[in-house]
Amino acid sequence: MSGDGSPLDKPFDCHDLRVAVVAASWHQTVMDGLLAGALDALAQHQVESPVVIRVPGSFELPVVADAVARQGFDAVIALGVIIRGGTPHFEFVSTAATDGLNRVALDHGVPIGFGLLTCDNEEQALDRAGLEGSKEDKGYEATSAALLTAATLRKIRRREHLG
Ligand code: DLZ
Repeated sequence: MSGDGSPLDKPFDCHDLRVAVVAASWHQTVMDGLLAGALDALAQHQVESPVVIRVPGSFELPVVADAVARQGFDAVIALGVIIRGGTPHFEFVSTAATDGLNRVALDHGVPIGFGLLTCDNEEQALDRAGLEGSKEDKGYEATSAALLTAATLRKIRRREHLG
């Protein structure tokens, strides 16, 4: 999968959305980039006072995202970096985090910004981290996707999309 087909999103007014960012702590440099990209996207979309919660690793993202989603937030942004090692651990943590986050979104009807990088090596992760010299900014991208989805869900719930 590549980022080549990613839609460009013009920031729009989200000042009335409550948003939380849940961010893992492994691979600090990459995480710093992802978090900065997410906060930049929130600022550009005029989200006020986003809550930022740190967790140890990506495996812990779903349980904390679930607790946050129960508190009435309009969107949760999940950020993490998992780098493949020599054991099956990569698959276990990646699958648990991905499936868990998807379950949270569907169980609560709250969009989760999927800012979880699953990479073969650190170079790939740095390329997607929105740092100087990176090719992509997955923190920004995941956040703007979640905001757009939250706005769409709000319209559907107000029946604005349904006629
Ligand atoms: C244990 C582990 C390993 C090996 N690698 C990563 C990683 O690349 N990225 C990440 O976010 N977390 C990693 N972890 C930690 C697990 O996500 C989790 O925090 C621990 O297994 C404790 O539950």
